[in-house]
Order: sequence, then C-alpha cells, then structure tokens
Amino acid sequence: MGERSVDQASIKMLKKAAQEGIETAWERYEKQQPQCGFGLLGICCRNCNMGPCRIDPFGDGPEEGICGATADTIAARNLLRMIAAGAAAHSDHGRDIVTTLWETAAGEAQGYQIKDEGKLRSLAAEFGIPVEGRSKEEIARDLAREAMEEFGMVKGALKFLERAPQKRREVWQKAGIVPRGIDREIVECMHRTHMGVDNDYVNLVLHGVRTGLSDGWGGSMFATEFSDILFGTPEPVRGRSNLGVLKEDQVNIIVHGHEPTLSEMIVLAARDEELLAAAREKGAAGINICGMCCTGNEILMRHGVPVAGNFLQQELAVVTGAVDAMVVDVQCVMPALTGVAGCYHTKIISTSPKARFEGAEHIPFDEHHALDTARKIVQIAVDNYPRRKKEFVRIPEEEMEYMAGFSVEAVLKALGGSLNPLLDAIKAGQIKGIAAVVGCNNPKIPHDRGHLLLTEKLIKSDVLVVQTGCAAIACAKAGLLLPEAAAQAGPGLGAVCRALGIPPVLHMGSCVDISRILVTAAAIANALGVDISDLPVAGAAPEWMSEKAVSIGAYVVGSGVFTVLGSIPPVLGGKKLTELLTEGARSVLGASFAVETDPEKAVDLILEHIAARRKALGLEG
Ligand code: NFS
Ligand code: SF4
Repeated sequence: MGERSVDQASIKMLKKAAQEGIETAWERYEKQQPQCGFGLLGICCRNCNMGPCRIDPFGDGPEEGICGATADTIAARNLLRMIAAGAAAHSDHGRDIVTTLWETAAGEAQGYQIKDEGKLRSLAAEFGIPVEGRSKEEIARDLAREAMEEFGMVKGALKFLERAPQKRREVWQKAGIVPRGIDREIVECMHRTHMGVDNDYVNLVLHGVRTGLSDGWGGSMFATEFSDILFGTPEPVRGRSNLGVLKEDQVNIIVHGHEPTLSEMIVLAARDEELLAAAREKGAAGINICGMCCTGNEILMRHGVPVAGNFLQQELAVVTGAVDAMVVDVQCVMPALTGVAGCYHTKIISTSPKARFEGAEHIPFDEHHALDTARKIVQIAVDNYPRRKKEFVRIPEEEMEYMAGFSVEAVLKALGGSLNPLLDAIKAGQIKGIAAVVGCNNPKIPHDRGHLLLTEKLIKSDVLVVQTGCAAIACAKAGLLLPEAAAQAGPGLGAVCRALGIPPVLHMGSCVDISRILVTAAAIANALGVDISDLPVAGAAPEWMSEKAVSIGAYVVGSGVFTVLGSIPPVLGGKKLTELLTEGARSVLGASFAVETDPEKAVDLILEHIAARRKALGLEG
C-alpha cells in the first residue's frame, strides 16, 4: 500500500479495507486503466448531438469534428467548461454565505450571529456603505445586498478587483478580461462553448481567465470575507490531525464538504448539555466532532477542531469502523461513501438540497432552523453509537498537532502589525520568496507525497510556504504546520520563524481562502510598488483533481503568479493551446503554467522562477 499513500494511518486503513473486501478510490482507479487517451488529451467533444467527435492525436485520423472544430478549439472549450464548473462551485458557496449573512441581519437565521463586527464595518466602508451611527444588522443587510449584485451584473467591474495592484488591473484592462459579474462570466462560458460560438482558442482561454478572476477576486473572496464576519476571522489556533483523532469511547461525527454554515452549527450543537447527557446515557464519554476536507479546514481555522484527514481519506475514515455519522454538504464528497458505510454502521447524512446521495439519509439543512437541524443530526449520531460493530473498529494511532488560523489579519499580527518584517526578510534574502502549495489529492499520485516533497524542499530552500485545502491537511499530518518545524527549514527562514514563533508553512484555510493568499500577494506588491507578477512568488498544485482547482489555476496565473501543476491537465491534445498556457500567456499576463509530475523537478522550477524574480527586482541571492 506504500505506493498508494505516504501517510501511515492511510496505509493501515487501506490494508484493513483490503482485508475486509472494501473497495476504495484506488481500486476503482486501477479498474479504470488504461484511461481514455482522448479524454486525457482533452480532444473529445460532446457539445452537440452531431457528435461525439474526437481528434486523432497521431494525425492518422480525423483532424476536426463534424462541425470543423479543431483539437485546439475542442480542448480549449473543454477547459473553459471546467473553469466554469469550478468557479460556479466556489461562487455558489460564496453566495450561500452572503445569503446567510443577509438572513442573520434580518433575524431570520437561527443560531448565527455577526461575530466580527470590525470586519463588517471595514468591508462596508470598502463598498461605500455608510457605517456611522448604524447598527451592525443595518450595515450587514446593505453589505449583503451589495454583494448579491456582484453575482449578477455590476456596472463596471467587481469591487474586490480594486484590492489588486494598479499594474495588475491595467494588465486585465489591456487584455479585455476585467470580470463584470460572477454569474455572468460563468454563463458566458456556457454560451461561448455551445456549438458554433467561440472557436478561437486564444479568445476562449482569455475568457477562462476572466471567469477564474471572477472566482478568486469575487465568489471565493466573498465566501472568505463573509465567513469571517459570521464566524470570526481566524487567529492562530492549535489542534490535532489525522485519523487518530477519532475516539474509541466517544460518538464520532465527521463533517465533510465545504460550507461552514453547517459545520459551525454542528460544532455548536455538540456542546449542548442535553445531547452530551444523551451520549453518556448510550455509554459514550463524549461527542467528538472532526472535520474532513475543506469543511474541516473552515472549523479548524476558527475552533482548532480536529481534522480527520483530506480528500482521499474520506472512505478510509469510514473503514475505521468508528465513525457514527458522516455529515456532508457539497463538493468533493465521493458517491462511493454510502457503499463503504453500508459495510459498517456509519450513517451518511446529506444536508444540501443541491447534493443528494443514493443510500444516504437526507436531513435538509436551512439557515432558518440551523441549530435545530444540527441538534437532530447530532442526536442521530448519538443513537447510532451503540450500533458500532466492535470487531470492525480499528482506529490508527497516528495523529499530529498542527497550528493553523493564518488569516491575513493573523499574519499581520504575527509580524507585529505591518508587512515590513516580512518584506525586510525577503529583501535581505533570509526568505527567498513565497510559494503557495494548494489543492487536492489524486490517486494518480501517491496520496500526500506531492504536497510533502514539495513543501519540505521549499522550506529547506528558505521559501515560505502558504497553504490551503487538502495540501494543508497533508502538511498538518506531517507536523509541518508547527513552529517546531522551523528546524526543517533553511537557516534564513528557520531564523525568521523562530523569531516570530510561526511555522514555516502557514495554513491559510480552505480552498476559497486562496483569496487570502491573493490579498497577501497584492499587499506585498503594493508595498513594493510593483505588480504581483514581479514578486518572487509561485504557486503549485501537486495533486490537483477538481474543476475548482482549474478555476484556481486560471485566477492565480491571471493574477500574475507562475504555477506548477503536478497532475497533467487535459489540454495536451491542443498543441497551440498548450503552447499558449505554458509560454504565450506570459506576454499577456506576466505568468504561465508549467506541468511537472516529478516533485523534485517542480521544486527546481519554482526556485529558478523565484531566483529570476529576485534578480529582476535587484535583490541579492
Ligand atoms: Ni479544494 Fe476542498 Fe480538497 Fe481539492 Fe476538494 S476538499 S475546495 S477541491 S479535494 S483541496
Ligand atoms: Fe462534434 Fe462540433 Fe458537435 Fe463538438 S460541437 S460534438 S466537435 S460537431
């Protein structure tokens, strides 16, 4: 099992699954081999019913679809649809948070409150909403309404774009890719990729970047900022990670998915005295709420709630036999879960009207009765505890402490109130640059290996690493999110971390919180009076799999950050398209993609890029 994961807890559970005849994503991945070459290269099209059409990559067969679409057109259209889906997922999540703030302000949302009034007021000021002498509810209502308009069609451009450096905004203006509304850009993707509309791969890619930007500087940024208002802006917090956080003698509930609206209420409900008493009555010592994937990230950032694992561990968590309920909302939830749960006692509880699963119990969650619903869910888990099949329970002992909670505000605080100590360390070459290592797990790559190899080498080379998503959970499990990990960093970065008491790898949150990384990069660029693309900064998604990651790639490169992908995107069948993404984009956006499946080489690419940017800025070493 060692080639499947580098995580010991996961390897143990993979063995247990094999012994118990449980199939996981890895077996299903093997059954898919060989995967379809047309799909891998991005050159099959099903966009109309004259098709499906496919292009022969070797040049012996058809070179165009029935309508005449070329490989570049088809691959670019497919890419655009991936971006649209990813941006839609992030932004629809953002919309739900905006709606929750609206309802909270109206007193219609049960259990929620405005936790960070300071952030509410500063955001309102940013949006030109009067704050003097007004209640937080009045302000929140106006702010939420303003945000709702950003989803449709704004006059001009998205408000948050003003956070970007002037030079970056000029790049977007010049390329004609200033986003004009979050939903609008996504709809336009669908329009353009309809049969017989946009057939120019360059034009398609440009709109892809615009759509990505509407996610990063729009939908995702709203998700982050409004979550902070409702649930509090994260501050450094400690907790524990990996499957060892499950407790043999407690009711274990895993919250899995993405939206903090649900998980925050479950965390609250689990502290309810009545429910705790009920749990004790069933013979349990307590109620243990653990997170998984980005929902895990949301609650670990704010409460230090234990995180059971990342994307490829969702089935393995059930395989422990100790999970009494897994509560899911939206995104990255494998439909296979209910099948695996059927072999144990675990209840899979779906909660979103947008995401139902065959075989799951559905308990619709809405903001109006959030706390009651959360209590009901916790009660189901409590009632399920005595049904555990003792002979199938095996919780691996691996668990690791982490420090998370590095919002932009928390980073500034750690730096003593201004960016200057960080800028000085970068200028002096103590810190060579900053790399964002983000994204998913993917069975094409040994689980967590890409994240760990990349991160370990980068910090050793004095590159500060910032993370979100499943990448951050991988590093939490490996102990890299602790201040003590400074010992594994190079001498420069190590010294800075020791002086500030921070880890060399900063957990900035869930994937929508990559918006925090954008804000940080923009602030650094603004402080130096340069564009983001001039900074010694790079991005990497070593194990990405989701369409959301494609949207992220689009806005990160679109924001001027060179980005290395560790799993191969389905574009290589379009030669000119590939050239555009890896080379041509540089002249338009000041950044491009690289694809490198070998993590060691990926590190080299990042270090070379950082060295080149340092030189161009006139910085030493
Ligand atoms: Ni991001 Fe989070 Fe994980 Fe990938 Fe899925 S949980 S939003 S998409 S798999 S990092
Ligand atoms: Fe084939 Fe063109 Fe229809 Fe796509 S849009 S399925 S390439 S005919």
